[in-house]
Amino acid sequence: MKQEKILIIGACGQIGVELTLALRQQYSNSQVIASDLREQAHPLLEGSGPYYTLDATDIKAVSELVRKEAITQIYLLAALLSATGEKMPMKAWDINMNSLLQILELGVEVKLNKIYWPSSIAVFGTTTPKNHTAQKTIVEPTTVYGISKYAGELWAQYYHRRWGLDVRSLRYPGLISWKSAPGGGTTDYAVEIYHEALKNKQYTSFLSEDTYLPMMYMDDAIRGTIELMEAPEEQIKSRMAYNLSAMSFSPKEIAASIQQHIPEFSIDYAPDFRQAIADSWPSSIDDTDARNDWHWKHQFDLDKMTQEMLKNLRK
Ligand code: VAH
Repeated sequence: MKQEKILIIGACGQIGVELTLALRQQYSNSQVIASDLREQAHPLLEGSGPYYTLDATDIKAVSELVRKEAITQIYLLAALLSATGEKMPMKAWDINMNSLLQILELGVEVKLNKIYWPSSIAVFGTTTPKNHTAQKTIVEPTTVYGISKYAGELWAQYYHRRWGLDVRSLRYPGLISWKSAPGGGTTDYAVEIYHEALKNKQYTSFLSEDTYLPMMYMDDAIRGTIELMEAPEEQIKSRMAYNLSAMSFSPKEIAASIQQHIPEFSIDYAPDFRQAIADSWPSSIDDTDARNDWHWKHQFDLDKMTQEMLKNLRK
């Protein structure tokens, strides 16, 4: 069996950094090639493995690299997230969509073994039932980011059905991590709050106190991604992205969790344009299909995550 060679596009992003490091544990450093737009020293551990500067939308450069390195799998993580996407809709559509379409085509052309492409609970909109949102339900995204993610899911399903391309995807909730900074997300308050709690013992939340959103600690998301990608093909019953869930909480609740460690921590609320985005998303997600099909199980709840975040950010 030909040795797997994995190309991660968008390796310097919030998910990319951790997925690169995790896959280099799973395989070997030389089998996992990281790439991103950034030139200089990237947040990846120096010398942890091969790195290229690469623009996800430059299919000529992507195709040359895939052929040169005999790539067998691509993880396409490059994207503009929900809040940034609303500031530059056409750029978000171009980056999120055209990169995927070109790489799906390339995947058929060079017969890639697998492609991973992240979706999001942002595919759901105001018409979707908000609680325990099902895998199959009303899906009418209201942000450019959500529109691009749902369109991408449909294209991935099409390339699997038409050409057998093994594309797999997850609808991530808000992801919380300490190794790498998030960028441009509506759920990013849940990362900022830990930094501010340690630095200033105070945080002003851009979402109102009772804004419940589906969330997940990055270690769970990374493990879930690799478990999905390593699952035998016959277990993958959905070629739309799988709902994936761990917990839901509000700014008020995460503040209370932090106050168990930093009693003097205080929070106040100044909702901005991101409130409307958050209000369009589900409060909780039903991920029964992921649990039944490929045995997904989350491990971190809010208090366990808070413990991990504060412990690691204090280092
Ligand atoms: C965002 N972190 O806020 C992303 C995520 C569900 C939210 O897709 O845009």
